[in-house]
Amino acid sequence: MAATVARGLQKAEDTVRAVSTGEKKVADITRDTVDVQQGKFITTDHGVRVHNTDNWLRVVDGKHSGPSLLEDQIAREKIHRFDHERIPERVVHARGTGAFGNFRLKESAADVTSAGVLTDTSRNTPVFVRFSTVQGSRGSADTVRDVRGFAVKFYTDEGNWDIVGNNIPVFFIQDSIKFPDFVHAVKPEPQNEVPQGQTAHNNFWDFVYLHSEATHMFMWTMSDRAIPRSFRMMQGFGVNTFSLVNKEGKRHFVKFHFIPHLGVHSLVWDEALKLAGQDPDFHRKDLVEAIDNKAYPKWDFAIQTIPEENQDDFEFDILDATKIWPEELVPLRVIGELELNRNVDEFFPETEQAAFCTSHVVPGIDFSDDPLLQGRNFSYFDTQISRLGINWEELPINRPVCPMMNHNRDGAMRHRITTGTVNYWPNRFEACPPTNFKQGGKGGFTSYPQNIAGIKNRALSPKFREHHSQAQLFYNSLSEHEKAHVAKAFSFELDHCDDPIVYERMTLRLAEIELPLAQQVATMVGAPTPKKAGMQNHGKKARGLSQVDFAPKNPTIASRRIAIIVDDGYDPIAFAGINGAAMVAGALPFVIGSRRQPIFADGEDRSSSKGVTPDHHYDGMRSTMFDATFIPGGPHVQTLSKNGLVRHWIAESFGHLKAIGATGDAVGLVQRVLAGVDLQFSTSANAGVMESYGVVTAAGPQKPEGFKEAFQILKDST
Ligand code: HDD
Repeated sequence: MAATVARGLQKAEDTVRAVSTGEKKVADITRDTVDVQQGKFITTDHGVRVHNTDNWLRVVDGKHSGPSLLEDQIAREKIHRFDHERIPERVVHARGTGAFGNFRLKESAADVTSAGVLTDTSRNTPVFVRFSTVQGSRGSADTVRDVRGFAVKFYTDEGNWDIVGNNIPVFFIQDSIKFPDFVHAVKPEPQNEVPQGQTAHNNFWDFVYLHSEATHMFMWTMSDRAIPRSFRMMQGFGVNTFSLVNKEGKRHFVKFHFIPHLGVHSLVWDEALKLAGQDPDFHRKDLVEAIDNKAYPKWDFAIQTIPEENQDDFEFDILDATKIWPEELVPLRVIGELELNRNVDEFFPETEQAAFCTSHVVPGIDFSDDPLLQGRNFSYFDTQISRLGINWEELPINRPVCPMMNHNRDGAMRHRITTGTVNYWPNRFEACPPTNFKQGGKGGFTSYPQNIAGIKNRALSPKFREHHSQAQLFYNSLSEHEKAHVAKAFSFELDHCDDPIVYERMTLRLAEIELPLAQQVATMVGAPTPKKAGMQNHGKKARGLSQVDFAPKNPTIASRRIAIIVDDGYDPIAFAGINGAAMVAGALPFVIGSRRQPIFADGEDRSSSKGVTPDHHYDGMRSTMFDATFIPGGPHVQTLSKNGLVRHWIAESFGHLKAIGATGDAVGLVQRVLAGVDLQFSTSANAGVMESYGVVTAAGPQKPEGFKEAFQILKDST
């Protein structure tokens, strides 16, 4: 039974904890938080108690309901409010979810920045993080193949700092002026608004072929990175190059990284496809479930820095967002830790209205001339105006926790009431001055005094023209199974393109990365097989590109979902053993029965016992929703053996490389279902582990530890 904590209690506990650890943002939003259960009566928005909200005021004659009266201001208010509930969804990244947490700095980066959030190790900076997909609309499925957004708002003592990043370290385009074209091409096609939540269509592949700068990025999106198992198991990257400026005024270029403690894990494609229909909220629910169960996701926060004078020391331009800075050239320095530990109370005001801006930096952090970043710095503020209105920064989720005061005024939906008789600077009272006033002020944001000279032109520097080297580097660095997944992903995507020019050209582009990959894909999608490489692969590899490089420091099954399949007559000892072991390890065991009414163990007396009430029944769930499955032995196996859903469950779990555990009679069931697969089972009484398959069976009911071990092996190997 899943250890889901009652949300109300969890919240109260979290709030106390949050305030005591100095999470100012929780205290801040609490000012605007009300509890519907404390409401004595419904009132109108103007505060008048409502007598009846079920019937519109109308003329009745005892026999017929006559016309409804326009006079009914209560009904009109209700309908008005409903009619205007929706706001424009985000033009990209519409589908997402968020949570609160903390950022703790572990090592001061004072050598490179003066930013308090990156130098003061005594601070506990509140954060709000929103994860998202890019292409689909607000109601689209979570598990589609797509880039994931990873946007972090740090509520620092010097103002809000937003890292509006992704789970992939590079981007499709180099210059922000291309963004509308790119988004039009990736979004559903204009003539029929198809497809939803997919890049598997002509226009996307047409666009990326015609922009060879997208080559590196689409290699990432065709890899397992684009189908994460969980938001908690993906990296985050600031992507763009920013600057850090220290107290002495020295500038370093910087890239920001978040590295998940749980490791980087993905679904397999078949799982992702099925989950999109079976549980479109899979990632949303996963995050809420983990936080509710106190399995707080954590990421190391790292920086890569390059002193300004070394800007030109690399083969690539360090301001090009289609390039990584390989770790071998620029090491990662872990300086902090991000933890998410509080779910939102209400989705709309806290997550839908959350608004991020790359232009939101704090003193000590500055921009670079990265041509993608420069355009982003305009675009985000602009889009918030159309989504939320000019006063969007007054909304509880967006406002800073440090003092905020200026002479900006008015505009739609202004909430703040500022007293005083002046709203301009300078003023005779010297009220609310900028920090340069009388040269005395400290702590204001000053731009890095960069020396610039040049000729106005619509162009990029020559190094921006090289587009293949890192695409090859990425592909070369993948493990064999990851490479196989890339080939399958291309084969799927290009199979959905019906214009031959699109898939034929794309196989030629792939021949510029790796000829065998191009040949494999051409065969599958029906393009002529390329005979020779369009470009020689340089054969180089780098660390940190394959997911395999991110094995968790402390492997854990905490928060992993385990299905325990039972029917009447299951072995209670094996059942209790695995259930207990899973709970102790922090995993989430779910009992999946033939029905949700009580199920009885072998020998259990139905008249005196309550049995076990399953969390779900077989038909309500699918194996895709769980990380592992356990089937205890016992006479129930006879019934399970005849059940197509159960047999499919076992075969499907196996096909998705998931751990399957079985004891006693259930061992035979698993063997029979998997009989078509050439496997050597170990069925020793002490639970033999099939390392390469994650199938663990024990002839007797004892030793659930082997199952646990196999379970750990499982996800590390996917
Ligand atoms: Fe963007 C949203 C990430 C390039 C314009 N973007 C948005 C979000 C993320 C990113 C995570 C969702 C934020 C949230 O959760 O509310 N975008 C990126 C990354 C990029 C990138 C990592 C490349 C480095 N974006 C990019 C460019 C432009 C935009 C080049 C425009 C010139 N992005 C937007 C936007 C969005 C947005 C239209 C839609 C909703 C929003 O901003 O708040 O302004």
